[in-house]
Amino acid sequence: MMKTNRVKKLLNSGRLAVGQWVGLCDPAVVEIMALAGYDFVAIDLEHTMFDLQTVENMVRAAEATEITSLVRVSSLDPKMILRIMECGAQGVFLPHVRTADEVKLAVDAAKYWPEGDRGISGVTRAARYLAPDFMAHTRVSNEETMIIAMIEEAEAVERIDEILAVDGLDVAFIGPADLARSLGILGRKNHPRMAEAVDRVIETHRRLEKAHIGIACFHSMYDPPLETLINKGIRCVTTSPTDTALLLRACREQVQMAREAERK
Ligand code: 3PY
Ligand code: MG
Repeated sequence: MMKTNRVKKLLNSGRLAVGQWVGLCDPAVVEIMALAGYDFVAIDLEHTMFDLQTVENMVRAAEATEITSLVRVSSLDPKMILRIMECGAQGVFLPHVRTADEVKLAVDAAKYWPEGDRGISGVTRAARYLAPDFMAHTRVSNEETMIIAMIEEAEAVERIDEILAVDGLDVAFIGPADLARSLGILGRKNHPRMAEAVDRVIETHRRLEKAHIGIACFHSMYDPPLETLINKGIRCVTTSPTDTALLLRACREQVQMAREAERK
């Protein structure tokens, strides 16, 4: 059976879920993120060269720890979403959502009947290759998996009412980089139009009291103090920069320390 989804548990108790985008294609990275204390990894298929077998092995690594495995798909194709769910991932990030219908299609792809219309196989990895009680598997899977719609298109901000109202959506998650592009303010950090769009998402969330809201925080495009965002209702964040950039930054520091010692 699928393990408890730590992110859902935190969100349901009003706590903050903290995750990290992962672009390094190696299960060890998931183990490292778990040891660092993250609640979830967001394995990124949108901007990387992951093959699906590696994704599956990273999901395995997550299952051996307390961390929750979420995968950002590279397209909203229901067939792609199904394959990610079949490897046992505990949820999907949907990039570049524009409409509520796109979210509904993703819910249908990821959730078993009656919440959705997920294709049936009792012999997938998610079903532990031969679910002894398939109906119990469908119930637990619906309970422990989640759908996160990225709000990173101006159109999605315009339609945030209908998106936040979709049954089965767990989190509307703001992507400041793409949102800056879509708003025409790329490269202009903490622009008022960004703050306005974020506030609109927050206010709609408050009014509807349905899905949770999240954001990529400490971001190079938008970085108000995290406590301000938390006080406004944000409950799900990914920290920036990503694993790749963190590694590069730490390695540069090591090289610099060695070069400074050489100069002394
Ligand atoms: C974005 O900001 O566009 C993202 O996808 C997440 O950082
Ligand atoms: Mg993006």
